[in-house]
Amino acid sequence: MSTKLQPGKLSGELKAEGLRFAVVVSRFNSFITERLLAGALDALERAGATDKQVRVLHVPGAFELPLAAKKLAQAGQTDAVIAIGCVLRGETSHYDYVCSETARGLQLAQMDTGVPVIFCVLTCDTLEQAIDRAGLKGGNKGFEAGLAAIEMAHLSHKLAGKQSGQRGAAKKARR
Ligand code: INI
Repeated sequence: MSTKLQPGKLSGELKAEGLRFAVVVSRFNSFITERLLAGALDALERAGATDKQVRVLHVPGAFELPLAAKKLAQAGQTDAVIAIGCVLRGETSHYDYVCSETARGLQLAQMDTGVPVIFCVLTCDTLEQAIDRAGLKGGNKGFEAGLAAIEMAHLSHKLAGKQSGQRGAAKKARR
Protein backbone atom coordinates (compact mmCIF):
# COMPACT_ATOMS: atom_id res chain seq x y z
CA MET A 1 0.00 0.00 0.00
CA SER A 2 1.38 3.44 -0.90
CA THR A 3 0.28 6.91 0.10
CA LYS A 4 1.05 10.44 -1.07
CA LEU A 5 0.26 11.92 2.32
CA GLN A 6 3.14 13.85 3.83
CA PRO A 7 1.81 15.18 7.14
CA GLY A 8 3.65 18.00 8.89
CA LYS A 9 5.93 16.77 11.65
CA LEU A 10 6.48 18.39 15.00
CA SER A 11 9.27 17.63 17.43
CA GLY A 12 11.40 19.38 20.01
CA GLU A 13 14.96 20.53 19.34
CA LEU A 14 17.86 19.26 21.41
CA LYS A 15 19.19 22.70 22.34
CA ALA A 16 19.07 23.76 25.98
CA GLU A 17 19.47 27.47 25.34
CA GLY A 18 16.87 29.58 27.15
CA LEU A 19 15.39 26.64 29.07
CA ARG A 20 15.40 25.95 32.81
CA PHE A 21 15.59 22.50 34.32
CA ALA A 22 15.11 20.99 37.74
CA VAL A 23 16.57 17.61 38.62
CA VAL A 24 15.20 15.82 41.67
CA VAL A 25 17.37 12.94 42.82
CA SER A 26 16.73 10.16 45.31
CA ARG A 27 19.49 9.56 47.88
CA PHE A 28 18.43 5.92 48.28
CA ASN A 29 20.83 3.78 46.21
CA SER A 30 22.95 6.89 45.66
CA PHE A 31 25.72 4.76 44.18
CA ILE A 32 23.42 4.49 41.16
CA THR A 33 21.43 7.72 41.32
CA GLU A 34 24.51 9.96 41.46
CA ARG A 35 25.74 8.32 38.25
CA LEU A 36 22.37 8.91 36.63
CA LEU A 37 22.53 12.53 37.78
CA ALA A 38 25.99 12.90 36.21
CA GLY A 39 24.58 11.49 32.95
CA ALA A 40 21.64 13.91 32.98
CA LEU A 41 23.90 16.91 33.67
CA ASP A 42 26.26 15.77 30.92
CA ALA A 43 23.38 15.75 28.41
CA LEU A 44 22.19 19.20 29.50
CA GLU A 45 25.73 20.62 29.35
CA ARG A 46 26.43 19.14 25.91
CA ALA A 47 23.19 20.71 24.70
CA GLY A 48 24.41 24.11 25.87
CA ALA A 49 22.96 24.48 29.38
CA THR A 50 24.85 26.50 31.99
CA ASP A 51 24.80 26.28 35.82
CA LYS A 52 22.19 29.02 36.07
CA GLN A 53 19.70 26.99 34.04
CA VAL A 54 19.81 23.87 36.21
CA ARG A 55 18.70 23.22 39.80
CA VAL A 56 19.37 19.95 41.62
CA LEU A 57 17.34 18.83 44.62
CA HIS A 58 17.82 15.66 46.69
CA VAL A 59 15.06 13.67 48.41
CA PRO A 60 15.31 10.59 50.66
CA GLY A 61 13.90 7.92 48.33
CA ALA A 62 12.02 7.31 45.10
CA PHE A 63 8.69 7.51 46.90
CA GLU A 64 9.40 11.19 47.67
CA LEU A 65 10.16 12.11 44.04
CA PRO A 66 6.58 12.88 42.93
CA LEU A 67 5.83 15.55 45.54
CA ALA A 68 9.15 17.29 45.01
CA ALA A 69 8.71 17.11 41.21
CA LYS A 70 5.21 18.56 41.42
CA LYS A 71 6.27 21.42 43.69
CA LEU A 72 9.21 22.25 41.42
CA ALA A 73 6.90 22.23 38.39
CA GLN A 74 4.32 24.38 40.17
CA ALA A 75 6.90 26.95 41.24
CA GLY A 76 7.03 28.16 37.65
CA GLN A 77 10.78 28.44 37.23
CA THR A 78 11.15 25.20 35.33
CA ASP A 79 10.56 24.10 31.74
CA ALA A 80 11.11 20.40 32.57
CA VAL A 81 11.76 18.29 35.65
CA ILE A 82 13.94 15.18 35.62
CA ALA A 83 13.15 12.68 38.40
CA ILE A 84 15.99 10.29 39.19
CA GLY A 85 15.73 7.20 41.37
CA CYS A 86 16.66 3.56 41.63
CA VAL A 87 14.43 0.92 43.18
CA LEU A 88 15.93 -2.53 43.76
CA ARG A 89 13.75 -5.57 44.36
CA GLY A 90 13.97 -6.99 47.88
CA GLU A 91 12.41 -9.96 49.63
CA THR A 92 9.03 -8.35 50.27
CA SER A 93 6.36 -6.57 48.22
CA HIS A 94 7.74 -3.15 49.28
CA TYR A 95 9.43 -2.82 45.88
CA ASP A 96 6.10 -3.05 44.03
CA TYR A 97 4.48 -0.31 46.09
CA VAL A 98 7.44 2.05 45.73
CA CYS A 99 7.70 1.46 41.96
CA SER A 100 4.03 1.82 41.15
CA GLU A 101 3.38 4.83 43.38
CA THR A 102 6.50 6.60 42.16
CA ALA A 103 5.57 6.09 38.51
CA ARG A 104 1.94 7.04 39.13
CA GLY A 105 2.91 10.12 41.15
CA LEU A 106 5.37 11.37 38.56
CA GLN A 107 2.83 10.94 35.77
CA LEU A 108 0.26 12.83 37.87
CA ALA A 109 2.79 15.59 38.52
CA GLN A 110 3.24 16.29 34.84
CA MET A 111 -0.43 15.87 33.97
CA ASP A 112 -1.52 18.18 36.81
CA THR A 113 1.01 20.92 36.07
CA GLY A 114 1.53 20.69 32.31
CA VAL A 115 5.29 20.73 32.90
CA PRO A 116 7.15 17.71 31.48
CA VAL A 117 8.38 15.35 34.20
CA ILE A 118 10.93 12.89 32.89
CA PHE A 119 10.84 9.42 34.41
CA CYS A 120 14.41 8.36 35.16
CA VAL A 121 13.68 5.78 37.84
CA LEU A 122 15.42 2.44 37.40
CA THR A 123 13.33 -0.48 38.64
CA CYS A 124 15.67 -3.45 38.76
CA ASP A 125 15.80 -6.98 40.11
CA THR A 126 19.53 -6.79 40.79
CA LEU A 127 22.24 -4.23 41.47
CA GLU A 128 24.03 -5.45 38.37
CA GLN A 129 21.06 -4.51 36.18
CA ALA A 130 21.11 -1.02 37.70
CA ILE A 131 24.86 -0.59 37.23
CA ASP A 132 24.51 -1.58 33.56
CA ARG A 133 21.98 1.22 33.07
CA ALA A 134 23.94 3.84 34.99
CA GLY A 135 26.91 4.10 32.67
CA LEU A 136 27.88 0.60 31.62
CA LYS A 137 26.43 -1.87 29.10
CA GLY A 138 22.99 -0.29 28.98
CA GLY A 139 24.34 3.24 28.53
CA ASN A 140 23.35 5.90 31.02
CA LYS A 141 19.60 6.35 31.47
CA GLY A 142 20.32 9.73 33.05
CA PHE A 143 21.81 10.98 29.79
CA GLU A 144 18.70 9.81 27.92
CA ALA A 145 16.54 11.57 30.49
CA GLY A 146 18.47 14.81 29.99
CA LEU A 147 17.82 14.69 26.24
CA ALA A 148 14.16 13.81 26.81
CA ALA A 149 13.80 16.82 29.13
CA ILE A 150 15.16 19.21 26.49
CA GLU A 151 12.97 17.74 23.75
CA MET A 152 9.81 17.74 25.85
CA ALA A 153 10.42 21.29 27.11
CA HIS A 154 10.56 22.56 23.52
CA LEU A 155 7.66 20.42 22.40
CA SER A 156 5.38 21.47 25.22
CA HIS A 157 6.13 25.14 24.46
CA LYS A 158 5.38 24.55 20.80
CA LEU A 159 2.10 22.81 21.59
CA ALA A 160 1.18 25.73 23.83
CA GLY A 161 2.08 28.15 21.04
CA LYS A 162 4.97 29.69 22.95
CA GLN A 163 8.57 30.38 22.08
CA SER A 164 10.89 27.99 23.91
CA GLY A 165 12.50 29.61 26.87
CA GLN A 166 9.82 32.28 27.17
CA ARG A 167 10.07 33.36 30.81
CA GLY A 168 7.21 32.28 32.98
CA ALA A 169 5.95 29.78 30.45
CA ALA A 170 5.92 27.00 32.99
CA LYS A 171 4.20 29.18 35.57
CA LYS A 172 1.23 29.87 33.30
CA ALA A 173 0.73 26.15 32.84
CA ARG A 174 0.45 25.34 36.53
CA ARG A 175 -2.80 24.67 38.34
N1 INI B 1 13.63 3.89 47.89
C1 INI B 1 14.34 3.85 46.75
O1 INI B 1 14.55 4.91 46.13
N2 INI B 1 14.84 2.68 46.27
C2 INI B 1 14.62 1.50 46.90
O2 INI B 1 15.11 0.45 46.43
C3 INI B 1 13.87 1.50 48.12
N3 INI B 1 13.64 0.28 48.82
O3 INI B 1 13.99 -0.78 48.33
O4 INI B 1 13.10 0.27 49.93
C4 INI B 1 13.38 2.74 48.58
N4 INI B 1 12.64 2.81 49.73
C5 INI B 1 12.43 4.05 50.42
C6 INI B 1 11.22 4.82 49.91
O5 INI B 1 11.45 5.34 48.63
C7 INI B 1 10.91 5.99 50.84
O6 INI B 1 12.00 6.88 50.88
C8 INI B 1 10.58 5.57 52.28
O7 INI B 1 9.58 4.58 52.27
C9 INI B 1 10.08 6.79 53.08
O8 INI B 1 8.87 7.31 52.53
